[in-house]
Amino acid sequence: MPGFRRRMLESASKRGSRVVLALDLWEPYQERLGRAEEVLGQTKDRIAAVKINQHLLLPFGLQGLKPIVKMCEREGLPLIADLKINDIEPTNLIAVDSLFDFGFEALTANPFVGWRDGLEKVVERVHERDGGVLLLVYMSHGGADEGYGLRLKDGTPVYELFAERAKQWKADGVLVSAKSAELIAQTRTVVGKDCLIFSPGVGAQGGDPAEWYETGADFMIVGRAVTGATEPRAALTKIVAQGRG
Ligand code: O7M
Repeated sequence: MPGFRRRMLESASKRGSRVVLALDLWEPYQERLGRAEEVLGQTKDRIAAVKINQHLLLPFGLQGLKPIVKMCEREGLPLIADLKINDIEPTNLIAVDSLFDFGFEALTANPFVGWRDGLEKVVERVHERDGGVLLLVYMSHGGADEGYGLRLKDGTPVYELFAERAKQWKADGVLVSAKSAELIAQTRTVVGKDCLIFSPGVGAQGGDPAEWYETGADFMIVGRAVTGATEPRAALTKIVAQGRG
C-alpha cells in the first residue's frame, strides 16, 4: 500500500480516531499561531491527521508554520495542505515542491484542471516523494451542485467523472461531502476500497457526525466544531465517541 495511505490508516488505528483536524482559526494574527499550537497540543492524541489551509498558510507562510509542522512530525501525524491545486503544471509543481520541502506530505487538488499539463506531473511528483494526492469529487457547501452536480452531454454527473478520474489517476483519496451518504456510497463504487474517502461538512456545516460513521467513508474532516469550541479536546472527544456507539 502506498506510503501516505498506510500512514493515514496506521495513525487512525493508533489513536482510535478517524478525524482529520482542519486547523482553521480566526483569532487576530498575533494570537492565531499560538492558538493553533494550543488546539493541536490538546487534540493531537485523538486525531488521525491535520489539514491546514488559508487560515494559517496565508498569514504565516511555510516558514512561519515550522512549529506546527515540527509538532506533527514529532507526533507522527500526517499533514495535509489544502490549497485545492488548480493551475497550469509549472505552477502546480512549485506548490508541490514547496509544500513537501516544508514538511507537508499530502495535498488537495481540483480534477477540473485536467491531466495533461495540469495534474499528471503533480501526481507523479507527489508519489515520487511518497506523499498523497486528494481530489475533490463533491464539495460540502450549498452551491456544490452548481458545479459538481452538472451533467455531461451523456447525462453523467461531473462528480462521477471526477470519481472516475480519481481512480484512473491513482489518487490516494477523494473529498466527498459528509452530508450525503448516497454520494459517498456512489463514490465508493467508482473509486474502490483502496482510495480513501475524506468527508468535510459535519458540525458547523450541518452534517451529523453519528450519521457520518454509518456512511463507509474513511476520514471525517472537522474544523470549527473543534477549533471554535471553548474546550476543543472535549468537543473532539465527543465526536470521536460517536463512532464507537
Ligand atoms: O468543519 P468546518 O466546516 O469548520 O471546516 C471544514 C473544513 O473542510 C474547512 O477547512 C474547509 O475548507 C474544508 N472543506 C469543506 O468544508 N468542504 C469541502 O467540500 C472540502 C473541504 C476540504 O477540505 O477540501 C479539501
